[in-house]
Amino acid sequence: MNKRLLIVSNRLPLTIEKTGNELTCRQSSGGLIAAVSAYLGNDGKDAFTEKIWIGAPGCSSEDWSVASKPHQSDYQYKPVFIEAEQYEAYYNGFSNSLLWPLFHYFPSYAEYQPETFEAYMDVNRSFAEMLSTQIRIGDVVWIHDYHLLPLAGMLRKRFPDLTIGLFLHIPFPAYELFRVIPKTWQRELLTGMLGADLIGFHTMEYAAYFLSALELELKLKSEDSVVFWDDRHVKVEAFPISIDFKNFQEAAEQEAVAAKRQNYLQLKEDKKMLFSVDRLDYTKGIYNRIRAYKNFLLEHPEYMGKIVFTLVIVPSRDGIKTYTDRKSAIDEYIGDLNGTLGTLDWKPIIYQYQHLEFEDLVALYTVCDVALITPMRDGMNLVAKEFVASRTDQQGVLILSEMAGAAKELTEALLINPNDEQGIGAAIKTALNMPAEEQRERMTAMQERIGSYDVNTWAADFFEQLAKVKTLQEKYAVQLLDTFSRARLLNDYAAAKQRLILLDYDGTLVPFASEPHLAQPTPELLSVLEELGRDERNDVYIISGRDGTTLTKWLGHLPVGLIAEHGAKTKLKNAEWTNKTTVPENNYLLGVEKLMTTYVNKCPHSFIEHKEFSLAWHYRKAEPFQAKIRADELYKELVNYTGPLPLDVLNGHKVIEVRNRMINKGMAVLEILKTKNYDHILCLGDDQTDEDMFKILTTVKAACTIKVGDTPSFAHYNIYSPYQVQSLLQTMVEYPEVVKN
Ligand code: GDG
Repeated sequence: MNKRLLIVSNRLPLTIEKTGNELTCRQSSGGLIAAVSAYLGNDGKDAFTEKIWIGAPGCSSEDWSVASKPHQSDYQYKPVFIEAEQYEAYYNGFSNSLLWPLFHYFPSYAEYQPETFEAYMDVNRSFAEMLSTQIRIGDVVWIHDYHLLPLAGMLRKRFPDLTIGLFLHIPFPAYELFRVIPKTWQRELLTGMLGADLIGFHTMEYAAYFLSALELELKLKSEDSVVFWDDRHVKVEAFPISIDFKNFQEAAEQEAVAAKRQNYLQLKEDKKMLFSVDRLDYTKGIYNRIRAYKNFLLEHPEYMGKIVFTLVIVPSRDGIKTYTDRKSAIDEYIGDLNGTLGTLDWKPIIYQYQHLEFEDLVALYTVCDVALITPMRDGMNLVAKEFVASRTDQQGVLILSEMAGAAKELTEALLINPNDEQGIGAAIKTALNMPAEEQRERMTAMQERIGSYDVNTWAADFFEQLAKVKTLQEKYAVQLLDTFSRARLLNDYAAAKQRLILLDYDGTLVPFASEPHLAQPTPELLSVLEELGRDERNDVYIISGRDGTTLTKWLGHLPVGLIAEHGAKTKLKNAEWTNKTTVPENNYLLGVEKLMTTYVNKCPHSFIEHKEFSLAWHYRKAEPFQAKIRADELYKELVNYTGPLPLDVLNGHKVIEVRNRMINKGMAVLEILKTKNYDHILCLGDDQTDEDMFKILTTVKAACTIKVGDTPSFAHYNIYSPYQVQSLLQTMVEYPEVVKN
């Protein structure tokens, strides 16, 4: 099958440089490019028939047309040309002077300039324009990183069925940080991201922070890391990015690398070597690293002359002041350190400020004794993984910041806090004295872990999950109960001997009324329910969110079972009400009540409704402006409070309800299914709470589920209105007689 992959990232994976009239072109370095191109050169070769990489080329269209691009058989390049001034505001401005610092917990570096936000949105629109000319039916679009957060949403508007995956290469911050972004921008970012079908992060932590931003900002609740937005399911998941493990293992053994290694060994002599390589960035903790190294030397003068730190920094984002400032500070510090502690024949730090060839990189990974990787924050950090993969000798020690995503996997590294210079010094000492056997044990454990989840597994995992979301979305689509399906349903019902009929009340059996107490059953409805209930082969249940008293008053005389408060109370046919016994003693609700009471005091005319298994704070009678603010506050507090507890917070129309998570209509249906072996099950409902029943019944062969209304659902079918429900029930009552005749 012809399956195309469109990879979209801010920049194409190459750098075109102009010296005088000459144009040179090389593959760029950086984590995103390293990972994605490694995949495309490996398993990605056969997974897709065509691969197109779309991004800004970093040069004008004139230069692009004459520059000779590096030979590349794995994918094609499609440049997006952006006018220089706009690109500057989008890239150095919004992306790297707001999103980057904020998402890496440097809020004081963040700049909030409306014109850069405008440019950010405009550039994303240009990407959407360009993609629209490329996209064909069946394409998979894979968007990368923080520069393009709104793009998925823009594409979704034009291509409702398109398969879109989004992967964020940097951390997603805790809500307290994210919320400092102006509200309208926050919404554009979040809703834009939700245009994707699958949103991937490096760690569970980042995914959880994103879900909490959705919940607190957009009131979107997730279930099993899936949210429902704009009539689609969107999955949020962690995929720890990795490296081409095999390539690094093989490279370590290559002749070209061995020759370079020999050179470095000669330079190193009998000294111990620390090594690090990073892009120039304040998040990478380079400054802290060299200060910690200096302190280490001062505290352990016995290492003077016996150790060398090879520090490679790759130029990056030199158009931003925080970066150029940082570079000057580092240059100055290294100069001072080498000048004051070094001697004529020993430099404590060997410093290079330029890109390394791949062979040099691997040679240095394999020649050093210690890799010192100390970011203040890092989405993942591939350098740590590459160092581990390259050590085919199973020697060498990794010192790694616990603030890097990689620390979650590389637990056998010496983990340090990058702000703790003493701690870094102590780790250097431990590393330099670590016995060979311990180095081997730690290295082997880390190699096994990243060897089995390499960049191919990472990408395959991502595409597998993406396909799964698409299947879920297809299942959850509108499918009207047509004449043929209706006839089959009636035949199955007529033939069955043990039938279960589950009926929601409001919106399903009766239309919504202006006031809840006006939605009483009509005589026709009562009569059809009576007839259904009287048939010995039928177990009929009305299963509702209403309280037991109302249900008893309206339906208590019928030969049917009643389930109230979403499953908290049950009244079997001709029996009394019983409460659900598996519900844990609800002390948790006391804390909820306390919180709600403070809001009753703060918000005049709001009040608490005590149901038997839930509490609801109503604010429909309060002054609207104030009530809205209080409701937002209370909702956030309740979400925080109930986070670890078995409680759900529901944000309804002018009401916030907290109820026990163990209680929902799905659980109630499970209980009923345990009692008998039904050969026909019919379930009808109209709202979100009924989806719990539909979901449970998707795995039950004898079940037919029907959603009332024309919105997507887990139910097998949709029908339009309660009138059609009544007509269906009426035909069922009459149908067996027709068969008998
Ligand atoms: C972002 C996130 C996340 C670096 N210098 C040279 C060179 N490199 C290569 C390394 C490695 C890559 O660049 C750097 O990757 P990192 O992961 O360490 O860092 P970022 O560039 O900040 O990447 C990061 C990553 O995206 C992936 O999602 O892990 O957290 O910030 O592959 O080898 N390669 C060569 N010469 C160099 O001088 N040949």
